[in-house]
Amino acid sequence: MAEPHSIESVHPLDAPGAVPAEVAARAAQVIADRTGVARHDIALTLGSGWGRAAESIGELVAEFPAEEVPGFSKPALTGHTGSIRSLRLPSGAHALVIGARTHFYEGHGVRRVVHSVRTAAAAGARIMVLTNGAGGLDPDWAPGTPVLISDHINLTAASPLEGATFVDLTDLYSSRLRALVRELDPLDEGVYVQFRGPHYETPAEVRMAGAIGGDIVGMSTALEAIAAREAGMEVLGFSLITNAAAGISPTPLSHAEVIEAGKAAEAHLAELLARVVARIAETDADGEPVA
Ligand code: 8IG
Repeated sequence: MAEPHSIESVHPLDAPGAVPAEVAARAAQVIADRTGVARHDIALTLGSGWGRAAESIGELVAEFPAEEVPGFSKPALTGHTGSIRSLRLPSGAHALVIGARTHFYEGHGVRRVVHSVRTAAAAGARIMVLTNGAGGLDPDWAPGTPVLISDHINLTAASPLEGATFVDLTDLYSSRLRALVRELDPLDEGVYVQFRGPHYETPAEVRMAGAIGGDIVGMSTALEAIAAREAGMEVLGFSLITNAAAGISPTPLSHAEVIEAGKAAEAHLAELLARVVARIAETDADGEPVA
């Protein structure tokens, strides 16, 4: 016979009367206790292909499974590592590296999707670096090409904001931070179109994404970026183009190939992200050192 639902089985974000910011504050307290770092300066979410970046950003202070932090769910997918790490950069700034992502397509609601971003903000981070693996519409983007996200189109028909919360999304993907990155590496930029997934697009949907101004197709980052902005963070977004979007290249998409392209690019991405984080840790939006 099935077990009756117990109190323990209710996810903290789904409990009656749960307030997402309060769950995030509790999560941030656990992170502060586990790391001994009262305040993190920068947070990064590492998507497919970006996992090794953490090794080169700084010195490891602490690492633990994300599911030990209130509100975090077990990883849904291999290739997505479910750990939280605290790193000390050469500058002395502290980076919180989130290797666990809950996707909208998992069907647990937007609160869980953006909980890591809210936790990062509650942990003190003023800058949120979001990375993902995605499909590319530009045929010049070979699998393994990293691109900067310049803006997004959210096709999920969902929002992480609850109630009449009108958040301005002009310059959501900080032009200040993008300019810093391009000084280090003249990456191409593109508009990220978030679909719900988990299926990849049809070629017709990819043509639509292009017609409405998109360059990149993915399943994660737009909702997280909105939550980051609501929390007052500056957002920097990168997509690793792991595959040509459906119909752009004549070959069908395969998840195995996507993972393979991510692995092949990992060393380069790790080096790029380490340089980017060191650079953006030098000064914040007010020209002050972030640490
Ligand atoms: I990796 O082609 C990866 N993620 N929506 N489309 C969408 N998400 C993706 C794709 C893709 N490749």
